Amino acid sequence: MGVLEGKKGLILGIANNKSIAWGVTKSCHREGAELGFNYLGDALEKRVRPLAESVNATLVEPLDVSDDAQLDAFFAAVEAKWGQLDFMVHSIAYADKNALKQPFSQTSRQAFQQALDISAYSFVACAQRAARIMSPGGAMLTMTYLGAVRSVPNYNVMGVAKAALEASTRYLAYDLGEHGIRVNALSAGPIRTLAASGIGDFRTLMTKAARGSFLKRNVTQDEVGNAACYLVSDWASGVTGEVHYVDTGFNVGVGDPGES
Ligand code: NAD
Ligand code: 0WE
Repeated sequence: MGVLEGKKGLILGIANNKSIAWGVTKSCHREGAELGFNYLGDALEKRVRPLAESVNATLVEPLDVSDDAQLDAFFAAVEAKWGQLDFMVHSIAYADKNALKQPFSQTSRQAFQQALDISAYSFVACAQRAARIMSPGGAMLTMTYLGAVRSVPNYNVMGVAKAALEASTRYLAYDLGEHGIRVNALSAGPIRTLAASGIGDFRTLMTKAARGSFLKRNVTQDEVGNAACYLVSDWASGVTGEVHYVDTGFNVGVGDPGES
């Protein structure tokens, strides 16, 4: 019997089969969860629906997390369909393309606000609505990156957004703890996804991450999916407010010792 058998969970942020959210889906489906998904706009609906059907999803609804009306409608649909929720995985980020290129010091107010709104506040917005339909034992998870705590070249305003996301995880864990709901973040090493494809020199970053890691390779989508599955399962019932690194050890080291 799977560790998520009998549980209903939302996985937010599938764009295609390269998405980290799809890695999470594969693990959670294998472990017996009943799953629900969102899609952002008509273009992605065409990609998400077939993927959702392949894991027998019972809920597929539109959701742009920058829109309160869509957030209310989405969680109303979840409540109408499922009644209650056991877990939620948030795997969503966005910053203006230029903000990931220009020097961080040139970040505009608009780009800063948008990056923090979609990449950090949206977790709070989803968590407050999900918590209303969760019982003790419920769990939430978001995806973060090392750029929250280190200055990673070009990650820029996304790093500031991830710092806010990680702090939000701790405050949500504090608030929801008294209701028996756990809230964690998973900090993944670099993975080639749609969100990574727009980034110049991602190949070099991947190579450096592999060389500087203890396992001497990059982390895989499946490894992140398995760790996410653990964090939303009862195996992690004593874990909350945590930022859990799944990065083949990169963050613990000092970089590539062979590099001078
Ligand atoms: P991805 O492009 O597959 O997923 C990003 C998702 O965000 C997409 O599905 C997109 O539709 C969604 N999104 C963007 N704006 C949205 C909005 N307004 N409303 C609803 N959804 C919106 O890329 P990914 O790499 O799988 O990213 C998922 C998460 O993992 C992100 O939080 C990202 O920061 C994080 N992460 C990625 C890496 C990596 O190297 N790929 C590493 C660590 C953390
Ligand atoms: O969180 C991310 C990527 C998030 C992201 C990516 C894009 C590209 C396309 C957010 N917004 C956009 N907007 C776009 O228009 N990662 C952890 C992957 C990533 O992105 C980087 C990285 C890593 C790692 C950007 C620069 C440096 C390293």
